[in-house]
Amino acid sequence: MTLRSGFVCIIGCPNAGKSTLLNALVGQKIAIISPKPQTTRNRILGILNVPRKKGSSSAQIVLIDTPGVHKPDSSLGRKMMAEVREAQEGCDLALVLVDAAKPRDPNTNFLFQLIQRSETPALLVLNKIDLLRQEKRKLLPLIEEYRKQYAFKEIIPISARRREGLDLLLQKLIQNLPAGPRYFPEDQITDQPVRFMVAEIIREQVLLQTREEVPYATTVAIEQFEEGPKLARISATIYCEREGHKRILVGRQGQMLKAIGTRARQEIEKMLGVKLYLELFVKVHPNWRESRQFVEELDWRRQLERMAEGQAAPDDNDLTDG
Ligand SMILES: Nc1nc2c(ncn2[C@@H]2O[C@H](COP(=O)(O)OP(=O)(O)O)[C@@H](O)[C@H]2O)c(=O)[nH]1
Ligand SMILES: [Mg+2]
Repeated sequence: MTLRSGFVCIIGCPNAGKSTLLNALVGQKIAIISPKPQTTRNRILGILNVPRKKGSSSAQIVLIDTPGVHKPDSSLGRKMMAEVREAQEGCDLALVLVDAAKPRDPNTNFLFQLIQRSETPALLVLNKIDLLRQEKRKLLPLIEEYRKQYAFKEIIPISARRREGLDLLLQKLIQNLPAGPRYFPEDQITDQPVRFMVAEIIREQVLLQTREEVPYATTVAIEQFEEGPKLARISATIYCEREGHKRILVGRQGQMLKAIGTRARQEIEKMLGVKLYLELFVKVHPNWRESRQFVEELDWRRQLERMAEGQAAPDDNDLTDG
């Protein structure tokens, strides 16, 4: 039987569980997750190879996780929304994810505008049904409401966290993909450079361990990355926007930075499979979220492009502080 394949973007409001679903479908952690909205800032590819089962074809599904749809109010926010639109472009299918336990997200209208504007067929996925417990009957009116707003190809209730409903979702996904080529080698699960995944793991710990404004005002840049057969040496800078943020990130007698470093190191060691020597710095970059240039420099796809350009024209190499 033929291979079915295609690009599938996962879009939805902040915190709907998009990254949790990506990880659950791929079966490995490739996107960071936190209870805070706007955890994901870039589009993230997760590649899923499904072997042939009785009565269905084998498939390669290229999932694209995206930042939550919201009205942006900073350069960072605008960049995040540009990532959503770029993910939507050229997709064969959209998975529209909503939180079934919290359907009244104020960004829902904006989300539906995005879907209606695009020509991509869409499946609706109602996530977090584990939270409904005895109130599963609430699902039906919800489904009716969404059906009125858009002609979804399928509507599928799931729990990404508990991995419920994923088999059906996968089956529907494959049914709605065209016959096509294998876009990526079978052993590749993401397109993210390891360096970027490391920065994300550190940022995840900041998100999990700090509060209020700090998680949103933080970004991570890798300064040094050396991977040997037994030991990796990585140093990274956590950028924040104010002295007050820095004080919180460092913590009393360095306790916070130590806690972030310890947890991040454990996670990174698991990913790399070697011992890690991790060094973290905290720097203030006032209002970096408002700086279009700084936000662009953080984008690893842009960094790679610029490196390629730099190779072509050696004197145009200004990537040193990226
Ligand atoms: N109860 C429950 N929580 C979930 C489920 N899926 C995701 N979450 C939680 O929702 C929060 C946001 O998840 P995340 O994947 O980062 O959402 P994203 O912003 O859409 O990528 C995290 O705390 C997840 O653990 C689910 O199926 N059930
Ligand atoms: Mg996410």
